[in-house]
Amino acid sequence: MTPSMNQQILLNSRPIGEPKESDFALVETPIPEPGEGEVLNRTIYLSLDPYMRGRMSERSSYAAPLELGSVMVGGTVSQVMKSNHPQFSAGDFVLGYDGWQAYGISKGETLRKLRKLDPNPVPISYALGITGMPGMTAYFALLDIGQPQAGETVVVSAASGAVGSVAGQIALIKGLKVVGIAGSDAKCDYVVKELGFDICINRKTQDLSSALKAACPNGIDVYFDNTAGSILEAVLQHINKGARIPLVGLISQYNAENLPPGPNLMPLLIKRALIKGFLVGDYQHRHSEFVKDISMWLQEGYLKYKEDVVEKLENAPHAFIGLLQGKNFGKLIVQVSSDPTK
Ligand code: NAP
Ligand code: FER
Repeated sequence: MTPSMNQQILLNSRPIGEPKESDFALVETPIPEPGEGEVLNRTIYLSLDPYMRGRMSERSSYAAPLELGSVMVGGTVSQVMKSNHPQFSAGDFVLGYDGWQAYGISKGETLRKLRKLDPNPVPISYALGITGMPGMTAYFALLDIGQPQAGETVVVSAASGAVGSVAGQIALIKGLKVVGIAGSDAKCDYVVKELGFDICINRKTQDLSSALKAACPNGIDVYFDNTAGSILEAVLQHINKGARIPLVGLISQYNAENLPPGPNLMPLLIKRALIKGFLVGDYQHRHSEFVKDISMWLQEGYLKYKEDVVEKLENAPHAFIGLLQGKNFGKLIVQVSSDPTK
């Protein structure tokens, strides 16, 4: 990268099925100047998240598609380089949404300070994961929609990931039996041995329905659904009367060109179960509740958190393609430049 130039990754073409490296384009552009009320940030960490696949396609969803040729969107942890906003000064660490680029311009209003005023002692990168959007998703989808009760059984898919790892650990704090589903033995070992889940099922090597039956002899009261598809189909065969299913993500179909035939939803009816869609953006007004609990649980050692850190912005497309294939192990972030807090 030429010093004094910005590096950006653009949406080059709309993926057909799995994204390819050629769907992204790396370009160098001059570092922009902040205007009135704006701040220039140097990206330290970029978050890579499954929802970005949806923004690359034309299919309409809860958010508008990205235009071809625009910078890929994404959450960022950055250091302020120049500020024309009264609330920010050069040197501040901020959480923003600058996307896949080495430098970004933000409107001050869209930034949140991470250090200086914020006494939170966790690494600044956690703001892209456990103390940020994925953690908040785990917290509200489980507690509000899942209504977990001590002694019940919860199943969590994508259990070692950014959302699932936090959802399962909060369920443990609340006194539930917690069964994870993950895509490798190494992930399952981590989920049980490090995170403390009771059991973890390898979705690639085990028959899901019989493994769930054995793991959940009292049936399933809450299914924290990160995937939909065949995992949901297997879980539905074992749900209890009054089960709750926060439908949080459908990663099994993010790369699908044609949607697979759906699962049999009849158990939802027979079991009077609730299945409810979830969008984390609906909970912004309750952000402080989440921060209070999650910071306390982190500080008291109740929660563990794993990051999968990829070096250099130019490696973001490869890492993102892998995220949709389950190759990440933990919350996937890109280290775009050095972290002065470490
Ligand atoms: P993550 O779990 O850290 O990474 C994605 C994981 O999904 C992969 O590692 C893989 O884990 C699993 N996966 C990938 N392809 C799959 C497939 N075909 N079938 C089943 N599992 C597959 O990602 P995350 O950020 O925590 O996101 C998890 C889910 O939450 C996603 O569906 C995301 O869209 C959703 N989400 C929703 C909201 C909301 O507001 N509704 C907010 C944040 C995230 P294994 O190989 O271990 O199974
Ligand atoms: C996701 C990340 C965020 C996702 C949804 C959101 C369904 C939330 C968006 C909103 O609140 O607007 O992976 O997948």
